[in-house]
Amino acid sequence: MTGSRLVSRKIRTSEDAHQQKIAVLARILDEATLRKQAIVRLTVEHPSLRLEDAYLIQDAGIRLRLGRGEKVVGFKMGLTSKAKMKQMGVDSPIYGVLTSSMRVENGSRLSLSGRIHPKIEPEVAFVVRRELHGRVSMEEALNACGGVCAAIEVIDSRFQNFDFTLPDVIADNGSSSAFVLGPLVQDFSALNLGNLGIILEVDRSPAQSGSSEAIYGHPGASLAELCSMLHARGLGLPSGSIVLSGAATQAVALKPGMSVRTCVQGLPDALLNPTSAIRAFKKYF
Ligand code: 0L1
Ligand code: MG
Repeated sequence: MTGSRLVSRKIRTSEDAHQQKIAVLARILDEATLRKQAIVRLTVEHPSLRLEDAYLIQDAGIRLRLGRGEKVVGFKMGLTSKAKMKQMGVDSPIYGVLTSSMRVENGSRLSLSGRIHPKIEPEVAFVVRRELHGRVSMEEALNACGGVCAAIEVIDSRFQNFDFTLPDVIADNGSSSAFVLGPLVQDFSALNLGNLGIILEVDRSPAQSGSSEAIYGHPGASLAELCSMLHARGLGLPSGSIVLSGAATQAVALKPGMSVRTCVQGLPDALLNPTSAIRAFKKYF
């Protein structure tokens, strides 16, 4: 065998080994989700895991879900607040993929038996009406949206004690677990999306409060950043996508029996396991 053929065979073998490692790590995370058992973060055993590899593991994990009949319905942005970025020592957010099985109808009950250590976050979500490709301005991103709504994201890291590094949490699909969308407001032109009061209410009392400004400066900026991140990987944002733009406050541990509500100024509430159907946002704004 010539030297160059030997070299290309070695490269192929190491690429195969790399692909296998991606597949194995995706399966480990998938099994942790299915068995509801937290695992030690991947980077303990694989300290050199790169961000590109982490997104490949995320992709492979989503393919496992699709193989079980789930459909991709959108994306979530994570680590969008300055506080969270500082805590993680990073200066850019991450994204994860939302699938059909993660969606919980507004006002429904969510079974916690399928979760490890769930937490809730109040968010602002978009529904994209027109496919977005490439780097876009915030205005272009917002113009492509068919509506905005209040949302609740349930995160549930597959890692023990939510202890992870950036590659771990990307591989783990941004800790995604479930989400609830409030009623969609199609014409949001009158709302100042960059500075809406947001309250996460638990059992009818405010548990966290903040502003949509905490979401990457503006939820629309987070949406545009998602487009850039997808573009960097050769992807676009399909029409019909739901986008959770990021948390407006710290996450709160979700316990059985809790009634949860995200109140966003000017938008109807998103509710999870509610005890009453009153529109509480009127109480605050
Ligand atoms: O949605 C989020 O901002 C959370 C991203 C992942 C980090 C975490 O699990 O806290
Ligand atoms: Mg979130």
